[in-house]
Amino acid sequence: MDFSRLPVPELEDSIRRYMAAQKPLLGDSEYRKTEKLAKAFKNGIGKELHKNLIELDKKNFHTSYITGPWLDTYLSSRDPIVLNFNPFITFKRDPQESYNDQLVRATNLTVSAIKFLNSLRSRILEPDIYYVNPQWSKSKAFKRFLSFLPTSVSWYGAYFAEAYPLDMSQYVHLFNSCRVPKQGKDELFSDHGARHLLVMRNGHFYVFDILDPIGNILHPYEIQAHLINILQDEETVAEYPLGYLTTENRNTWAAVREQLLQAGNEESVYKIDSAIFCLCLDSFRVENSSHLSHCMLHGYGYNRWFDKSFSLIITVDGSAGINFEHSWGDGVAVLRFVNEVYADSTKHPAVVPRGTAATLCSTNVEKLQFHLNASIQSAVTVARQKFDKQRHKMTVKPFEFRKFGKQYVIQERMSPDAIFQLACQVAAYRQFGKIVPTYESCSTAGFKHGRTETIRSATVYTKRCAQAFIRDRKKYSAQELRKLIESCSKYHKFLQMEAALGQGFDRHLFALRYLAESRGDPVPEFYRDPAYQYINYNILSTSTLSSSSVFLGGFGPVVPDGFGIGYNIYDYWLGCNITSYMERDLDEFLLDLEGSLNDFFDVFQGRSLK
Ligand code: BUJ
Repeated sequence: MDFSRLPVPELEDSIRRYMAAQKPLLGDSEYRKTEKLAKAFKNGIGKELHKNLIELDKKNFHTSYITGPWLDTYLSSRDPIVLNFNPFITFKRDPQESYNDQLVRATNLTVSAIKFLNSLRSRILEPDIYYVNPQWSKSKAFKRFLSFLPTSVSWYGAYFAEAYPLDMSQYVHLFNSCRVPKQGKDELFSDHGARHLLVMRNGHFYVFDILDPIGNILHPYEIQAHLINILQDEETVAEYPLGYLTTENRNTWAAVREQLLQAGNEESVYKIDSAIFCLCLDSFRVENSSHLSHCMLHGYGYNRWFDKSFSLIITVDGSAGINFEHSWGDGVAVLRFVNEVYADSTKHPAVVPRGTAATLCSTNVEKLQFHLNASIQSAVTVARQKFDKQRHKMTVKPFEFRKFGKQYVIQERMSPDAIFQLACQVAAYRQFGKIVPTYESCSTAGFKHGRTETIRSATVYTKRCAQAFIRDRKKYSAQELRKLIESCSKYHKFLQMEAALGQGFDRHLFALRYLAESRGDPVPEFYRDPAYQYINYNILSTSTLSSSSVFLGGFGPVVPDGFGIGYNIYDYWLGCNITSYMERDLDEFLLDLEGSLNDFFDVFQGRSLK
C-alpha cells in the first residue's frame, strides 16, 4: 500500500491556526502580546527552523516528520506510565453468557489474539480501512473510483469518500514487545522470535510456549489446560510482586531493573520482555462499570506489567479488556486488534464451556523465579505504597445520555462529535466560568507513519455559544441558540478535517521546538510565552472511538486538575467515561454536561431555555 506522506504545514498556516485557537483563551492584551511573539517567531527563528524541518523531512522519506520526535517524547517522559499514559479499552461481554467463564474467555480471546498475530506475520491482514460511511465506501463503485486515482492521491480520494486505508506500521510493536526503563529515556524492545505467552496471576509470573517452532498455535484445549494449571496454582499474592515496579517513576524503575539483572534475574526478565503478550488473570469479580474502569486502567498493581505493549486482562466474571503502553502506537491500531479479536472469539470460539481441557495434562508451564535482595524488596514496597496512594486518588465515572445520539444529530444536519465537544465546552464554562484549554485526539494514520494531531475544540464559536447558554441565558431565542450551535458544529467539522489531513498546528509547532532543542539551541521566546504553556495545559483531554465490540474505555487526566474524557456517540444515545483526581469537581462536571445536553435537546426541539 502506497501512503501519502504526512505534510509539514506551512508556517504561516500553523501560526494563523495557533492564534485562532488562542483567541477564546486569552484576554485582549494577552492576545496582543502572544500575537507579537508569534509574528516575531514566524519571521525570525521559526522561519529558519521550519526550513530545516522541511529539509530533514525530505531526507527521511521512509517516515513522517513527527514519528521520531513523538516517540522520543513518550520515551523521555519520566512520569509513571500507569494513570499518566496507558489507556484501556474493554470488550463487550460475549453474547453467549456461558462463554464469559474466566477460563473459557481467556482461552478464546488468547487464541483469537494469536490468530491475529499469525495473520500479521503471514501478511494476510487487509490494510486497515477506516470507513466513515460504510455503505458507500465498501461498494464496488467506490473501489472503482479509487482505482482511477494515482496512488499518491488515492488517500485524499478515500478521505473525501469518507474511507481511507490506515498505516499499519505500528503493528510491529504489538506483539513480543515491551518498553524497557532506562535512565533519561526508555527503549522499545521486541523479539519476534519468542514463542511464549506471559500469564500473571496473583502477582506470580508464568510462561509457556503457545507457538511451535514453525509458528503453529497450540491446540486450544492444550492452552486451556495450561491456564487451568496456572489458575490452580497459589492462591496467595506474591510476597514482593515485581509488577509494582512498572508503576514507578521511570528513572527509579530503571535503577531497580539494573539491580534485578545484576542479582541474576536476566533470564526471567527477558522472558517477560519478549513474551508475545501478557495475559492477566485477575482473582476478583467486577462489581460495576466504575470498578471495571479502575481494574482496566490501573488495577491493584500487583497483577500487571504496564511496560508490555499490551496486556489482556480477564476477571473472574469474564470481564475482559486491554491496557496498552502508548509510546509504540495509538488507539486506531489497538482498536482494530480489539475489534478483530472480539469478532473472532465470539463468532468462532476455539473452546466451548465444559470442553475437554481438564483431561489433558499440562507439564509445560514454567513459573518464573526471581532472586530478590533486600534493596529490590524495599523498592517493591516503596513502589507499592506510592502506587496505592495514587490510585486511591483517581475517580472514574461513566455517564450516559439517552435523549439523542448520532442519528438524531445527523438528522439535524450537525456533527455528532461537534455536539459532544460543545457540550463539554459549555459544561466547563459553567463550572470554571471561562473557556479552558481542550485537546481532542485525531488520528493521522491515513499517512505513512502518521500518529495523531490535536483538534482544538475550544473556539471563538464555542465561547460565544457557552456565553449565550450560561452567562446570557435569557437573552436568546431557541432559533438564535440553534444558529450558534450550528456555527460551532460547522467550524468543528472543519478543524476535524484539517487535523485528519495533517493540517493542525500542534504537531508542527512541537516539531519545530523539538528541532531547536535537539540542536542544543535555546528554546525560542515564542515557546516561553505563558500563553503557549497555558494552551498546552489541557484541562479537558478527550478522545473518542466508535466500535460495536467495545463496552468501555478511558485514560487518565493529563494535568492534576483536569479530566480525561473518553466518549462514544452511538446511534440513539451517547456515553462517556471520565477520569479525575477531584471527585467533587467530576460530579459537578457530569451534572453540567447533562445540563448542556438537555439544553441542546430543548433548542433542537424549538423550546426556549428554562
Ligand atoms: O492524542 C494522542 O496522541 C493519543 C491520545 C492521548 N490522550 C489519551 C491523552 C488523549 N490517546 C488516545 O486517544 C487513545 C485513547 C484510547 C481509549 C479511548 C477510549 C474511548 C472510549 C470510551 C467509550 C466510552 C463509552 C461510555 C459508555 C457509558
